[in-house]
Amino acid sequence: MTSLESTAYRAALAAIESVEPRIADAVRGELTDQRASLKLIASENYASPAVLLTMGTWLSDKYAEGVIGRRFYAGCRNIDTVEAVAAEHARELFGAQHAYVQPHSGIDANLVAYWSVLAQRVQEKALSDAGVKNVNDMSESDWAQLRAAFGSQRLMGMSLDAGGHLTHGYRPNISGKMFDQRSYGTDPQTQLLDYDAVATAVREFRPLILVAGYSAYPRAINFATMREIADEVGATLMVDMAHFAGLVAGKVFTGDFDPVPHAQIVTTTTHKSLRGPRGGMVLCTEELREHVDRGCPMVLGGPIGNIMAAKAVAFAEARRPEFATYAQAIVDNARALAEGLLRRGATLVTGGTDNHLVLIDVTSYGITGRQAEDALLAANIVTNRNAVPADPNGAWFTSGVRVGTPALTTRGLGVAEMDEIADLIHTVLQATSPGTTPAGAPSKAKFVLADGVAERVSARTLDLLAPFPLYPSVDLT
Ligand code: DSN
Repeated sequence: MTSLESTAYRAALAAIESVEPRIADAVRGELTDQRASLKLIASENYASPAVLLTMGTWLSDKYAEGVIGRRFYAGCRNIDTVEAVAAEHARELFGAQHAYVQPHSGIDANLVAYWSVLAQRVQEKALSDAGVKNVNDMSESDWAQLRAAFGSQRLMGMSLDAGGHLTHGYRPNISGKMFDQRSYGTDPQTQLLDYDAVATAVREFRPLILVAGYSAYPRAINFATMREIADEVGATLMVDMAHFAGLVAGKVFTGDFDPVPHAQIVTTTTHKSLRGPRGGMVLCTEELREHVDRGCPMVLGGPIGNIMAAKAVAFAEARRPEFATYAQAIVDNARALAEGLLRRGATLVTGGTDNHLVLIDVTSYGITGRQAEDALLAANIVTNRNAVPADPNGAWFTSGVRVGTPALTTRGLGVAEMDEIADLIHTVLQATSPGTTPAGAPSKAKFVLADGVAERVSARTLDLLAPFPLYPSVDLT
């Protein structure tokens, strides 16, 4: 019998086909590619058909700048419902005082957070020493003075090569330009966060915002300790949990390792380990709420109703008990993958993992991250290159490959399959060597993969994936 999902997607594709067949082909092609490849990109996942279908609705057609009940457009009652339900699920899921579900991405969420902290501090300062009783009484010149003072505010986040994100103050990113920034790294020997060293750096620099969180650090962070460090200098602790939000939602990271009770403001994406639609979100304390809620139109374009609806569906899924089982399986799988790689002689940044990702230092294979990424792709293994601490090859070529388990765990693969995956990765990396430039010099990009390896490993990946069909309820034939 044809499933409801198959009927829905066949109808959708027929509608697309009648207008632009190349797009219908790309949609079909993406499903074929995703079904056939071993997806180990740590920031990707497979959203449920319910989440995907919610995105394809007419909620997309509505403008709704502003917040619930206070919009700049008429006729927003259904978008109000959508936003309220998504925010309610988010608050319940994470135990947050306030949830702002409008950001379109993690970068947007971080910009809203930075703006909100600055705005709150400006307001606080205005109330205490700008000689006004209410922020609304501030004159243009009061604001100008405060803006000038805050233009030199300081931000401190984890350095990119230690696993931090571009938006945590990386110089070329807007966050590195809008703040006077400095970063903290990891211990040169252990590659782990050294909280005493972070505290010393924070005491010296005295940032306004201390950012914790990462996109390539394979360990849990003690947010209670980070809050103590921030409090000592009066900094606001902001946590970017984009990568590990699913592990927080699934109660793998609890107590000191759950950012929500410790940070004043927490940002996330919704599509990584949380398994929702592509998007962002900000969670915060009541104190920051009024500023965060001004995210649109201060920082963001109009909220995207169909995406907020899909967030609500994904959060409802994440509140089910089976999501906790899923979150634990992500971590169990990452650990098994790390152990499998270590047993085969690979070098891992920090020597292992506590979360959903493993960062392989490919220097010991004599290749760059770029060569490793391309060689793995040739063998049907999709990963991404990533800098390692003090990377000699910089942020473009890199010396690392980041692999993560959220997507394959959704697909149903478990610990036994992770050992086979470790073997596939090691087999490819061992068989890869640097190529040469057209002038005959050693290349950091070109690679040579020993004959037959790509074919043999590709065949093994297909065998491995066969018992775990992706979107089994969707048949487009
Ligand atoms: N693109 C995300 C990642 O891969 O980690 C972060 O921006």
